Amino acid sequence: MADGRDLCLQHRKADANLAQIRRGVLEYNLLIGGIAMTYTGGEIVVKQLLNEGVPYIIGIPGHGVMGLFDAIRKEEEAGNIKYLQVIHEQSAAAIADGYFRMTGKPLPVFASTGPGALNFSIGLGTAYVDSTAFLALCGDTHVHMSGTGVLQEIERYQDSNILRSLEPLAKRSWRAESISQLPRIMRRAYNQMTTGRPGPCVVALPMDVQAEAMETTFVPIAKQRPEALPCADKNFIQEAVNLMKTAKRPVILAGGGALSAKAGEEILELAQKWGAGVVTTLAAKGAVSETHPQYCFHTGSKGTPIGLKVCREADVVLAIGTRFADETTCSYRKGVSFNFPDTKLIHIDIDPSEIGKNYGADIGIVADLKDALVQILELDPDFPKKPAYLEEISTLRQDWFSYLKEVREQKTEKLTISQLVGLMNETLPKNTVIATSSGNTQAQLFQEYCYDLPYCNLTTGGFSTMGWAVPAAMGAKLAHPDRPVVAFLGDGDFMMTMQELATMAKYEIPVIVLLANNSGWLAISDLQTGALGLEAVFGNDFTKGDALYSPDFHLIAKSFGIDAYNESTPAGVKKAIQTALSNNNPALIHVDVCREYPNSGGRAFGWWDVPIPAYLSDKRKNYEAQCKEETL
Ligand SMILES: Cc1ncc(C[n+]2csc(CCOP(=O)(O)OP(=O)(O)O)c2C)c(N)n1
Ligand SMILES: [Mg+2]
Repeated sequence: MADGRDLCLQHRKADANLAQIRRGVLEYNLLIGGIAMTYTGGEIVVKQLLNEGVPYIIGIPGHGVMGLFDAIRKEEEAGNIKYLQVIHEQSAAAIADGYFRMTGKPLPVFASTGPGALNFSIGLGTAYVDSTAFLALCGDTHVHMSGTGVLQEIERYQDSNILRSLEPLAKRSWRAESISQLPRIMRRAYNQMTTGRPGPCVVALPMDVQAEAMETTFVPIAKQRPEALPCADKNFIQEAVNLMKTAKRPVILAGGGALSAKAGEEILELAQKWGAGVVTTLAAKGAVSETHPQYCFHTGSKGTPIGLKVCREADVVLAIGTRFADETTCSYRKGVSFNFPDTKLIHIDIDPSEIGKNYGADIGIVADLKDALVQILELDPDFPKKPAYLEEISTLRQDWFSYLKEVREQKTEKLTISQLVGLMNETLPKNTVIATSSGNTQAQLFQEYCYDLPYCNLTTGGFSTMGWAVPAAMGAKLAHPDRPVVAFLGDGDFMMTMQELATMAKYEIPVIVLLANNSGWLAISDLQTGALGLEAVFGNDFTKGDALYSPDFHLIAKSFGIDAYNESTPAGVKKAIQTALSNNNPALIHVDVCREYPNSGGRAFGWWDVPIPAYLSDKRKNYEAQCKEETL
């Protein structure tokens, strides 16, 4: 079995192959002179994956994918691809998702028919909402047996149609009714995933189609993929610049699209020229260096006072690659996050459906984000200088750091998540990738961590999927074996996919799991307290009888065969992080954290539309008044 180092080599080899295939240098065995050869459906799928240069295929076999799995076996034995076993299909999807976020390359994952395929649903939903990609290959009932009710077929409402249940969760999906469709389906799937707005794709593979054979040739990917990106219309760019010139308090709002376009450098260059504050959404944290003096952190319900203020008081917002989701906009309540339409909005996105969806745009531009930014920069506009505004941003940044210092110096019985975030910020090397999924750890890392380098943050900004951080961190580590990778998460989150410690151990993937254990789903009980009142707190503590319940996480890590640390002091946590980094083994650092509200979580400086039950009449009245200010 390959260890972490082998995996790294495998990855480099596949990358080199891909580069050579693109340059047409490598006569890859499956491309030789375009000669037709006979392949089974399973082989066609795997050969096409090799054509795409994928280093790994991840999944769990079953009777529904015997043909595909055997083709994987042959290519693994030939040293062309590495198969990774996981313990749950959901984790295969999250590993691929983490890998895509770091590399922009969609990995294939596979599952058997029925339950195996349905286990992809959370991973697909996460990737689709967050605009990331992987290819889900699912076994399916034989074409000629559809409707008979073979093992794991759902046929009572409709003959085998696993796709239908996954369709709303994928950018595009196919069922190959015949082997002759397969080469084209595979090409189209990779085109869909790697062009425009990314999204995951699903291919359902009937069992007989995987096993049949036909003659085929493979097309080099350079010939099958549109390489040019959609350019922004020059007239619209000029109009945008004209409006930008009028701004006294400009803001660049970067969304998840800006992160995946890796547009950080262009954003900061433009911010400097324009004299703008830069704000990122939850999905975009890490799109730019957060130590830049014009960086204003975040707006939205879990935003920071500085991000909220500059967005609220902006006269022109240049929004790039954002959906204006409720978390970012404080549920569209006017004057909390934003002041549209009083504030002018220039909205650039690669997907036209996002423009004008939640806020009307004064100027809407459909384009590749980097191209649009480069075009603005190339015009080299002479923007008026804004020294007072930049001074104000500098003061607000200092205020924010002072607030964090105060919060972290608070004396509490147990360490708080804020303190853990502070300790991570002090201890982790600058190029560390940190993955979060949901709960207080996601919210507080978002709000309180300050990344020096861009492209270090991995989070399910749109779907906020518990159980995602551990496998996604593994995907990030496969993508960047040379960078430290930490999964920072709560106990509830961890227990959703903790079985993947087995995968970490087997393949020696040295991710550090930093577990903030508060014996419950405290993000939700904190929400109950904040929105409904202390007396409404219910059902989120993990208890057995009258006592709090928690498994022995230290023992769990040990039993899976990974390094384990149990820490309760700042010095202990720091030392454990340093030791885990230098040992470079898979490791779990368990920390019991403070459960007392409000120190259990972070502060919501913004607003979120959490409907209040009508019987809480006073709170409801206040809520309804606030709802009236929403501009939807
Ligand atoms: C799969 C999934 N189920 C439910 C939720 C709703 N949810 C959001 S945060 C949360 C609690 C998280 O608990 P934990 O991971 O222990 O973190 P904590 O907030 O306690 O620090 C829940 C249940 C979710 N985001 N994802
Ligand atoms: Mg918890």
